[in-house]
Amino acid sequence: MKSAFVALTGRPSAGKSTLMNTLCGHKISIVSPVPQTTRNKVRGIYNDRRGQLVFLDTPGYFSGEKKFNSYMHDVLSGALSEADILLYLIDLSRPPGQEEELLAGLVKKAKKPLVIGLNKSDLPGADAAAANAMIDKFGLTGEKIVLSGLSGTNSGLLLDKLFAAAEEGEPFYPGEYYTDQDPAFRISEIIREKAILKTRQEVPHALYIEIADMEMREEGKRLWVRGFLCVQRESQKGILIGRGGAVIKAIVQEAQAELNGIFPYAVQLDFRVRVRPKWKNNDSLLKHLIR
Ligand SMILES: Nc1nc2c(ncn2[C@@H]2O[C@H](COP(=O)(O)OP(=O)(O)OP(=O)(O)O)[C@@H](O)[C@H]2O)c(=O)[nH]1
Ligand SMILES: [Mg+2]
Repeated sequence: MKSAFVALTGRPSAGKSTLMNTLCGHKISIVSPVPQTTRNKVRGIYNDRRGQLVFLDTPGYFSGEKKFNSYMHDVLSGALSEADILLYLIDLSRPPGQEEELLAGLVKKAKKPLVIGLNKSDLPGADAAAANAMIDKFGLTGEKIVLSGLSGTNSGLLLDKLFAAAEEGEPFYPGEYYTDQDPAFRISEIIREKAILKTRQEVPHALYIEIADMEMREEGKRLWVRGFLCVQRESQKGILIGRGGAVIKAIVQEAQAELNGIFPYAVQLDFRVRVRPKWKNNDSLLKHLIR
């Protein structure tokens, strides 16, 4: 049997979470068109007769100076050093640019077995020439593979390459596990995804989810969860509530429907919107939220 930790890295929106979900066959990480959707190290577990691969989805590499970004960088660095294999995803639909080069430098410095995914190959503008030139410039020596995480192109081939790079070893998790996220995190993430998908501009970046209470009711048949969608400004709160509460209502309904398909009990959400102006500078909160 083989087993390995595989860290997924790439710029924001390169398609890391989508690919991990496709490979593992479950919705594990949340996905949206908004860059910096993933803020945590999210584990997705793939098992077959060859062994086990534990994928580490990470926040997209973003070269900003702010405190919030530095916490996400720490999550990424932790995953890169923890991993046995790196899976570096390059979005072929966007020119590489300076940020991609900074990340390529980090990948090179990690000195780990490397597989490079040339992703979003399904898009009409996908162009591998610029990505290949950058890979050569940095002397990245990993296996290269053209992918589409969205449509699953070459997923089987990618798994073959990852198992080829993996060492022999026992599985890290029992075979029936596909993630190790606790219910509170999973619930928060799914609410955050629905909120990101229903809002625009600055709201997704200003948002975090706070869970205040969780209580199992009706002899384990229903989990009641109370909490808050927290944003930085009154105007953002107004957007999230919507006219007559329509937006928050839709977010809660969609999140509940998805959660009911995940857990073996019903999930009942009681959520309101709150303003927390300076949360992105609050170290103890960031330490709890971004890990
Ligand atoms: N056409 C196409 N779109 C993709 C593909 N993979 C991801 N996307 C889209 O790209 C957007 C970003 O996808 P994510 O999987 O959230 O990207 P990510 O790298 O996890 O982004 P962050 O978490 O923000 O770093 C979403 O709108 C996806 O539907 C792909 O292979 N092809
Ligand atoms: Mg992501």
